[in-house]
Amino acid sequence: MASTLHLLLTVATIVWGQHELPTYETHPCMRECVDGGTPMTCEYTFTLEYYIVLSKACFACPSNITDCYRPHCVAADGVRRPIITVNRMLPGPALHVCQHDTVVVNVDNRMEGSESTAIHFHGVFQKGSPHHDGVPMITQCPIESSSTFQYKFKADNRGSMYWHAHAGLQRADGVFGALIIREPAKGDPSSHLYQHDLPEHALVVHDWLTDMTMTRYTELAHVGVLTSKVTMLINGRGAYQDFIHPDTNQTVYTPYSVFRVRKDAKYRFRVISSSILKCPIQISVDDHDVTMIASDGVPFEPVVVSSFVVFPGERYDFILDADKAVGNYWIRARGMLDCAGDKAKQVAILRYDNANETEPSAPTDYESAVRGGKLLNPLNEKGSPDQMPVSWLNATLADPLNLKEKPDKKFYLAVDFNKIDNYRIHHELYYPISATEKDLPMPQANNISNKEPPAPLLTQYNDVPKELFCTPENTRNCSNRFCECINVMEVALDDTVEIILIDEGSFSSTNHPFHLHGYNFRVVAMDKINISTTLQEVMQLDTDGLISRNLETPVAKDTVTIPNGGYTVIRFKADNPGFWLFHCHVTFHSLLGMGVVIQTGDLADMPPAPKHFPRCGNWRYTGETNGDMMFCSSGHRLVSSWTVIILCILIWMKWSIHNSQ
Ligand SMILES: *[C@@H]1O[C@H](CO)[C@@H](O)[C@H](O)[C@H]1NC(C)=O
Ligand SMILES: *[C@@H]1O[C@H](CO)[C@@H](O)[C@H](O)[C@H]1NC(C)=O
Ligand SMILES: *[C@@H]1O[C@H](CO)[C@@H](O)[C@H](O)[C@H]1NC(C)=O
Ligand SMILES: *[C@@H]1O[C@H](CO)[C@@H](O)[C@H](O)[C@H]1NC(C)=O
Ligand SMILES: *[C@@H]1O[C@H](CO)[C@@H](O)[C@H](O)[C@H]1NC(C)=O
Ligand SMILES: *[C@@H]1O[C@H](CO)[C@@H](O)[C@H](O)[C@H]1NC(C)=O
Ligand SMILES: *[C@@H]1O[C@H](CO)[C@@H](O)[C@H](O)[C@H]1NC(C)=O
Ligand SMILES: [Cu+2]
Repeated sequence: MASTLHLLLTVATIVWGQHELPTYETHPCMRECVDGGTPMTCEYTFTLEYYIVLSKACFACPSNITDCYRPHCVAADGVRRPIITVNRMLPGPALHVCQHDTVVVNVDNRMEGSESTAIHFHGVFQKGSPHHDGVPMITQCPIESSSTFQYKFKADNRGSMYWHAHAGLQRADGVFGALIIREPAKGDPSSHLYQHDLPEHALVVHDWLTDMTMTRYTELAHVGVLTSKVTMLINGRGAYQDFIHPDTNQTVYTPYSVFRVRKDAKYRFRVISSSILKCPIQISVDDHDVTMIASDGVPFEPVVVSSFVVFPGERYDFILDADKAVGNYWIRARGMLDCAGDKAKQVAILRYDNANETEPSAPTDYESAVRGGKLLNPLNEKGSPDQMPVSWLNATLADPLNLKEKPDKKFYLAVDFNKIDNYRIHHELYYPISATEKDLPMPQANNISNKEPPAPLLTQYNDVPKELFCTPENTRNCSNRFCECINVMEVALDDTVEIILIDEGSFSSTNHPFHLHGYNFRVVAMDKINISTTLQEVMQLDTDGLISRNLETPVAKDTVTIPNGGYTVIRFKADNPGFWLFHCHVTFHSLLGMGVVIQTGDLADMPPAPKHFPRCGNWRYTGETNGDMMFCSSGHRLVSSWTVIILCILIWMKWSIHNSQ
């Protein structure tokens, strides 16, 4: 009987469109995950649109708070600004599935204009399905506007994940949401520590701008003065902009997120940071300590702390013991670095059952979100009993360790801002870097800016001109001149790979959290050396045997901080063939090329593209004119622009004559 029901549910895949429901917590895939349960196919529709905070759908919000909860009403922090939404929700739909389910996401790109997109499932290994990793020009062609694309993958690795647009600045403007892959309680070594793991206790926190992110990006790159302000949201809500109530003349705000608990019960919370700026966030709950149990989907030995820091792209799961007096308590999020200037912070309400339901009014202040005591995952600090780096955590070894004593491949990756004249931003003649007051140091890895290929590496490798790849020749002098190329690091299938990440720390108040696609890695060492360091200094320490590695119980993560002026050493077994991006999760930094592509295996090792998989870039189809066309479209600075224009006209004439024959 039960198995028939399971079968029915499995066969009947259910599609929830934007008009049916404002929440996905009632999707049939949101169920208790039991040992030996039948996997389901969980289908969702994502409609991407340009939208706006406090649209018509919000009616009298926030004068009438009830209106703020209407379907399609994005109240955010009360600042009416254009956004991009999935199904007119912010965050977009939360996906709750069980391990081994098949997730199907039908993306419908209805962004006006010709903005293309792709959706990445952050933390999902995509083993055997690298084509569904959602990185434009690495794993697929961008999904053009008015087009659809279906993602389909097995949720094989469990934990708190999230999905987000991996194209342009769309993640920053609203295209993201939770993806929680649950496992049977038996598989979770911490399951005896809590009673409830509820979908409404997934908490997505992030910095949020008072304008479209493109405004800030272009101001940063081409002016050097910023006008937009940074605030913060928790599950798409918060108070920032004040309004005068027309009837009472009282100041009112858009509502906070509310997390409900019952006294004397223990709850699992899942915190996801989708920050886009250099904005590490300190999280704490007033009057409550929290028990940290997992990060990036993987459990570790529980540690009790007063607060923790979540870097962009990271996730932390904690247990909250509701053992205090019945009441309302602030859940606090405090932004640092880029977020500190505007004192960006936000709160949500932890509400015990039977507590006063009255909304607190005014926003809280920034300083009161500074929480002392024991902290996990500090920002740019050396480890100490009160500032515990993740490298001190002990994995519970629920996952195989797979680490060799000596790695097969070892890379040093020095990441930093470099004072290099980026000709994409400065003009050599009209406004060279030397003539501008506000230069823009380039976020780079090994002094190279990673370039987006003109065709996807995974599916159309041979359409990518060889000269665009980094080679020893074209990266010989990158300390002195701007180097931009496709930076591929090759490893063989099943290699044990070690990467020593170094943040040289030329600029003090910065941090680059690195995220690896296709895998998680073990954090085997981490240390802050000084205010700044150099690649050479860290290599010397390593040669002298002064970097000791924990190969017994290192935690597994997919996103990790590198202490500024220090290093983080990671290891993983490269058992997932494909092209995997490894990049800084600060949006502007990755957009400017702070990352590399890790190629695991030869092309022959990689799964073939699914049948009829979309192709792109085939304006190069004319064969003999390939090289010329590429040259024209990328318009190199080496030749004066007139020469380029004349050359291109000649090539175009030749090409059109050739085609008309
Ligand atoms: C607020 O809006 C709701 C519907 O969203 C409505 O039922 C209610 O009457 C409104 N309250 C006031 C005071 O206007
Ligand atoms: C609200 O303020 C306006 C202007 O200050 C005033 O004219 C009006 O009487 C006030 N209304 C109420 C209900 O207090
Ligand atoms: C609830 O809080 C409001 C505002 O703080 C207060 O006026 C009210 O008396 C409280 N109600 C109860 C039952 O405590
Ligand atoms: C990890 O294990 C080691 C060795 O048992 C222990 O000394 C250390 O305190 C543990 N770390 C944490 C954070 O529990
Ligand atoms: C990058 O270039 C800077 C000079 O611009 C140099 O000091 C630094 O050592 C270089 N770093 C690496 C990793 O080559
Ligand atoms: C490196 O670049 C600098 C600055 O552009 C230039 O002066 C120097 O000749 C270059 N060196 C080599 C070996 O190309
Ligand atoms: C740390 O850096 C400072 C400033 O660069 C330097 O004076 C000091 O000697 C360094 N300390 C160590 C331990 O290397
Ligand atoms: Cu960065």
